[in-house]
This record gives sequence, C-alpha cells and structure tokens, in this order.
Amino acid sequence: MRTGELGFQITAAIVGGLFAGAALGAAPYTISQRDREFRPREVIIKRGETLRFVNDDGELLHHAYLSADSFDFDTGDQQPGSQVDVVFSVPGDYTVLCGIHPKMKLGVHVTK
Ligand SMILES: [Cu+2]
Repeated sequence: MRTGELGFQITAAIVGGLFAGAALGAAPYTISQRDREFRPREVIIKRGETLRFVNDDGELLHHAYLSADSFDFDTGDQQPGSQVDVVFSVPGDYTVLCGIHPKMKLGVHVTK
C-alpha cells in the first residue's frame, strides 16, 4: 500500500466519524435548516464538493449566503421545501449566514 492511500483512509475515518451519514466522496452534502439552525453547524469538505441547502423548516423562509474575499454565494429567499446546491470551489474557512435569521451560522471548511 502506498503512503497516499493510507493517508486517504485515515482522513476518511476521521471525517466519517465526525459527520455520520455523509459518505466521503458522495456529493452533495445535505445541510438542513430546521428550527432556524443549520444542521450540522460545521462541515469539512474538499474543494469542488457540493453543499445542498435544504429548507425543511415548515413554513419559514431562509436565505443562506456567504460573502468572503475569495468566495461568495447567495441562495436568495429560499421557499419551504426547496433546495439549492452550492459548489465550494475555493479552499478556505468560511461562515455561511442566513439573511433572515442572524443567529444561524454554518462553519464550512474547504480543504484542497
Ligand atoms: Cu434562516
């Protein structure tokens, strides 16, 4: 076994343990917005992977956005039952916010 393969397996085990249910390499990762919270509140993905923002919060609107120097997106007002996919193409540590609920925060760590 080459070193690279071993390294990958260790990484997979760590990520799998932290984020059960999100299979490594299987895109997209689903982010729930139920009860005015992003769930999970923190996620680690690789560059080029996708987060799927699902509004599963009853009758409430949500509006996820990110504004950083190197990367930004804006889902617009998101209707209940809808979903928006966002590809994170730039490595970095980001905080996604909701334009409607200021307390909603999602930490996104995009590795190379
Ligand atoms: Cu919201």
